[in-house]
Amino acid sequence: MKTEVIMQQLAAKHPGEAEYLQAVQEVLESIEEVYNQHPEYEKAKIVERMVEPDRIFTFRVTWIDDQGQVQTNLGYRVQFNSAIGPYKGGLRFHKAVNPSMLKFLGFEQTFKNALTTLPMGGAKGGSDFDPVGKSDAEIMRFCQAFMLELWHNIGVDTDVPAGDVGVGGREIGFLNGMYQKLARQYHTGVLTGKGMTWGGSILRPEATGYGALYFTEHLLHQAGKSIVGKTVAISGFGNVAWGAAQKATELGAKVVAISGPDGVCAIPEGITPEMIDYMLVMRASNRNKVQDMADKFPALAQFTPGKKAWSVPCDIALPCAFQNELSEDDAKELKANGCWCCCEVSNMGCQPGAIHYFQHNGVLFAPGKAVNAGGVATSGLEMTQNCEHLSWTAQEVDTRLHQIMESIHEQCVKFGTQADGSIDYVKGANIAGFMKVAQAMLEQGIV
Ligand code: 2IT
Repeated sequence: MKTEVIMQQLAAKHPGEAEYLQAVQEVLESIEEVYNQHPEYEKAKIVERMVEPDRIFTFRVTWIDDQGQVQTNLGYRVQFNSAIGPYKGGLRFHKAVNPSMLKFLGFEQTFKNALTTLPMGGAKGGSDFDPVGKSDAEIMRFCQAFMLELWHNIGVDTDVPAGDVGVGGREIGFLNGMYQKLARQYHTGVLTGKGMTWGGSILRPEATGYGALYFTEHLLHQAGKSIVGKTVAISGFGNVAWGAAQKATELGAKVVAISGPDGVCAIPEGITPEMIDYMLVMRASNRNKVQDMADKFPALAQFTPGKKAWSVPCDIALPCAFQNELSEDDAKELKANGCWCCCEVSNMGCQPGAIHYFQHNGVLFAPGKAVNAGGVATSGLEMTQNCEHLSWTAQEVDTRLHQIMESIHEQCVKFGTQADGSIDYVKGANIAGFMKVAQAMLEQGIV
């Protein structure tokens, strides 16, 4: 297998699908050497099969807005790979959603889910529906119309969607309500990220952020460092940023920045519990403006329009928002301001140039598919509880989340330790995830 050759073929087949090609390139580069030591993989054309989704559903979603106008969006579900279990992955509602974005996310999800140690295949879905400025009633009507198409293709043992950008507990509620109505199936396990009274797992809302900080602690420990007293810059203010801010603060770090599409809030004294709670209000408002934090807490947060979180000096950078949100220039600015660690929490949050810069300039770096896997892992734990018809305690879920993040860190160390003793977490995560899926595909024949 030669990465260059496969990428050329893929780019010719899927022109213009930039994010998808970027995600595949990153994985193939890391696994090429290991792959080529396995002629049986080459013979079964594992890579050629693994880079294409099993299938994609595309559908029209039509709904009526509060003005009585008919609105039409596109909906998708990309079922990427089921070699190790039923399809599993979130739904993203964002105006920029397109097949390339969902293919990149589904591809990443496949390896991430493999890393969790749980039996889940990879999928992703969503719509170009833009939640910004929408009322609750509009969100509900959209979710219902979306499920009207999707319900045929999902199920507790086939494909289990969850949230992602633009889809949280509220949206999962509307989607689940409509699913039950249409399918006449009342098993609680067809979606994850549910509310606590209808099958949700305690700690699932916090899990992506909490898991990211547990991973960060392991990474720092491995490097002989500690998180206590360190300054942390976080991008975004959604569900993931909220959990990360909470856990970072609890572990003794100081969160000095959060950001949004409109700019950044610097928080020199560190984020407070009241501010963390207010992040939930900001998300529920659908305004998508981080300036609201500075308006609410003028003595604590200073808003600068048009700037990213990476302009605020910090020890540790945690991208928690969107793909490619941290460029090579941002990486240089971070380093110049004293940053020495970046744990990517968003999926593919860092551009390739930024990762390359971090890795060659002494900045510890770990990729999203390892760092953020606590979210989907806790979805897996939610599925288990649903199948048992039981709810575990917070302590039980948190203990398992801890164990899973520790195991992911161990896998990265096992497959990513270099000749000079340093750890390449990108390589480690990609090789560990790939080997598991590849072996599962090989043993199940040419299908
Ligand atoms: O990117 C992700 O891992 C998610 N959005 C969570 C997926 C899930 O099924 O919980």
